[in-house]
Amino acid sequence: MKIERAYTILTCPGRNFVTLKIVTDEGFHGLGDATLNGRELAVKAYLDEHVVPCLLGRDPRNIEDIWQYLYRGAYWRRGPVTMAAIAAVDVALWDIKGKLAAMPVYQLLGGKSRCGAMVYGHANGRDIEETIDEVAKYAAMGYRAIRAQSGIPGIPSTYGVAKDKLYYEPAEKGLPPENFWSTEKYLLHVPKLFESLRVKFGDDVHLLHDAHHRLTPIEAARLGKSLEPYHLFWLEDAVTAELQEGFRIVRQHTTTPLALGEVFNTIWDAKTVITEQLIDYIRMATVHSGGITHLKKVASLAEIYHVLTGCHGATDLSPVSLAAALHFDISVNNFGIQEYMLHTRETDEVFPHTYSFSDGFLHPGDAPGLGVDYDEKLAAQFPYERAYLPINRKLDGTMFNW
Ligand code: CS2
Ligand code: MG
Repeated sequence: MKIERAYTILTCPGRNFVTLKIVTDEGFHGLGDATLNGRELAVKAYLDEHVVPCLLGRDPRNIEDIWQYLYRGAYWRRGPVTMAAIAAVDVALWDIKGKLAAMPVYQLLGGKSRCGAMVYGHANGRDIEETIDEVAKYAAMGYRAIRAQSGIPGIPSTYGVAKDKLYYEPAEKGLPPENFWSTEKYLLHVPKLFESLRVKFGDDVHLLHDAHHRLTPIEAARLGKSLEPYHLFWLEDAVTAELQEGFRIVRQHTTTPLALGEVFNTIWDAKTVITEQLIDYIRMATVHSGGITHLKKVASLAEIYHVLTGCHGATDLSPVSLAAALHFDISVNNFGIQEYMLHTRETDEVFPHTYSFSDGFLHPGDAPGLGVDYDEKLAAQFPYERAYLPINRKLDGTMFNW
């Protein structure tokens, strides 16, 4: 069997997605997500110009060898563009293998370890009152875990607090918008938010929070300590993690569970925080971390250090990525939780899929492969639109950590 054709498709049904389609000489095809928010065209060019020509004629069943060929063969290793491109190929090949075997991908990964993947939804409001109302909506929809973000008094706009509540989209059309930030105001506000949420909703619902890499280690330690009475499920991305050792300081001071890694691309990015047990959840997702093949290795390393998985699942990860995550989630032993943001109706129509939500859990379905299709005709109606994540400045104008 040979790879006969492979091509990328760019579409914007509300937001941009880059998808790789691989077609074999025996008529099977597979899909991979290659979307890198705000840098979509770079991954598309990497695939079109440098990867697709090397794939033609190869046996699509040799997933591990093709992964190593693309990773080692390039000489220039790692990085989000490279790893998103490799991920797209890898996930498309798992999709093909599932179709060849007439099995859902999770069967090829070892079968089910659980019936479904517990997910967390996204509640955010301009202030504490509005955030409470949003949490109530997710609780009423059956979510058992809810991430809560709130605007901060004295700061005009805060990343993670959406205008459109149910279909939260972090990127904005045009050039990057600018947000402002004050760590002092934030650190005073967040404990009040979680105190109010526990008073209102009690102890049973899992509550999560994302600090979006905004704190220094000692500030993160203070936040973690001040949130201990409200027993968060996790505090995410407390500190930017290029310097993984920084998490030693956070860990020494607080028992609030820590999640990290949505921007990591390879196992090397997570090696110190996993092997020194500095985090509790690893957030890497197939699309930005080299696909299912590489994420399985990350999960195996994490398993022996008591670290659970909690795959990134924001709206900039396409339904192909969400499906890949769900097959992975229900098969690995050390699954923790899966992030879930609803895609828009247009996106769901471009990517018809078998996964479904019920009672706080997502289920991947039992179709052969990933269980996601792609409506190319419909996709063509939504041309690419430039969009970026916002940048962040302190109140005095200084460019700030993101
Ligand atoms: C967020 C994302 O889902 C999350 O935890 O951090 O909204 C993230 O900022 C975007 O996916 C960036 O593209
Ligand atoms: Mg995050």
